[in-house]
Amino acid sequence: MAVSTAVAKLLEEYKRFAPITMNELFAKDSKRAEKYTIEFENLVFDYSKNRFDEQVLQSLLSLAEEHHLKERIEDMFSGKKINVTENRAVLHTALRNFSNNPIYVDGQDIMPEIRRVLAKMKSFSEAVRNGSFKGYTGKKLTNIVNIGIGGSDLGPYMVTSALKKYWAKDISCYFISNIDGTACAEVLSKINPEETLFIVASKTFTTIETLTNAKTCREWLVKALGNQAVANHFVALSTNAKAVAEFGIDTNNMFEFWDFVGGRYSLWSAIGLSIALAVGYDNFEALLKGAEAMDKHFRTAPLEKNIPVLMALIGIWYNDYYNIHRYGVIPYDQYLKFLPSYLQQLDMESNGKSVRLDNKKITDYATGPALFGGAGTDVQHSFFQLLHQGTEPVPVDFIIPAVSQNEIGKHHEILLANILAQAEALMKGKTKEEAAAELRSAGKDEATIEKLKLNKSFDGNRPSNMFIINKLTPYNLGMLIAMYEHKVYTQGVIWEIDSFDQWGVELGKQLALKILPELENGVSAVHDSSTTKLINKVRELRSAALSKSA
Ligand code: G6Q
Repeated sequence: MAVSTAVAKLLEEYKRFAPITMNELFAKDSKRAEKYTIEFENLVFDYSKNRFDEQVLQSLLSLAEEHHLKERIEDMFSGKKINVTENRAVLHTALRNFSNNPIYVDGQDIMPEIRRVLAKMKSFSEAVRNGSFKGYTGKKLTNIVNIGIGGSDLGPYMVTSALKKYWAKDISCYFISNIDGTACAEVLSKINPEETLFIVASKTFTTIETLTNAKTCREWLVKALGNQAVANHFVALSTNAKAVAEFGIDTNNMFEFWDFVGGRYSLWSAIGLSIALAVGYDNFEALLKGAEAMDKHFRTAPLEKNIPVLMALIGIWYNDYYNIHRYGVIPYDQYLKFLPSYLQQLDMESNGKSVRLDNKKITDYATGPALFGGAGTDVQHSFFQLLHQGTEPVPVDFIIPAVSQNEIGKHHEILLANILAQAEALMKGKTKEEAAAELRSAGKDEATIEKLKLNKSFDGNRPSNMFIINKLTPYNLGMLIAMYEHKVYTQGVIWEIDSFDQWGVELGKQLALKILPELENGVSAVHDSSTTKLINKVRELRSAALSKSA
């Protein structure tokens, strides 16, 4: 494909800019940090420790304009069917629209339905939390078990974990996602059926993992309390009322959402019921309002002051021009330790694509990077070695609240010192001369210095974004999540892909169905010789192990 004007300019910019280091940029411009920091509500976004200068930034902004980003943002908010391969609107933003503005899908204002379900979530979560909605034997429901997978699990799991400090004292939340029986067994071993509410969360209500786990949980409950107890102990979150009824959950106990809410964008919908139960509806609403604030920013801020847009453009600069296809997200907050796994789905399922919107295979540029991460400072003792001294740089997002939810002694100051020092060290690096001087002042002999100085040196010039929020509140968390959603969308627009389908995930839903009967009855279909051998080996090992334990 011929390169566009903006891409050609960026390729030129890359040649000009590549030899320039961030240390040089900071030395040249004492206002760099000020220039490239945006403060929005409770969030400080410092993107100055990235490899760009004003000229590069302007060229990246031209790339966004070339892709009509402003119009494409409007397309999403106004309900245009931008999920083209599934012919769907993409309106997770409508779920947090607290304005009085209508939003139309196929000529119908969807806001009244969204408000109706929110009101139902509010009254139900309040009734469970105050004990007026009871279990079958009259006990308060204090164990909440969300059964779902992928988008029906990761969002509520990450958010409830992040907001642990806001949980009602007497409520415990559990999440069962994996088909591995261990996931079910471990949760069921900890809870009492009389006090447990199971939430079956599945947009399609056809996902084998969720339905199998839900069936096992229902059998466990029925065994303890009888069939009639199901109505008090099971609710469903779904778009598929028919399948919910077939499963045996009264549709009065169903909280609906709609096709215009993608799985990985669904924590703001009924899929967030476990969040409302754990932290209370008001806090759930605060989460939505934080996201709404970020939506407004994304929709109205000029591109050069738009946080998700800048994050996206900087990411594209590394991905497509530096050819760095890795990206780290490191929250320095124990409560946010599941944020990287959540973002892994959001980013990689949305932008891990290789077909363009015009139905052509992508052959000449890269789309979504591989995202990984974990909580600092833990990860400083695991993969940070590669960040500092690996052969390729990894752009990193650092996230930290200024104040901890648990201000104990000096813990949080030490945490803050670590995150700031890491970002600085990644950028500054250490020359072998500096390393040698350090070794010398530590009294090492010249032979040792010679042997160690290269190993103890750091290239530096490794980029990072810094996000500081004042505190990890529901509102701020909503803002952060929406910020990443919009970063992902912006990149999808520029890569010209559909960020809202997931055919790769659908494949996984079909594949195992073919082999499942063969594990029981022997191979009948044609496989490659490796798969056939493995199926036979597994059958042999299982039959030997199961007959021994019988
Ligand atoms: C998310 C994906 C996927 C989905 C799960 C669960 O965007 O579509 O992760 O959420 O496969 O699907 P159900 O909610 O339909 O069970």
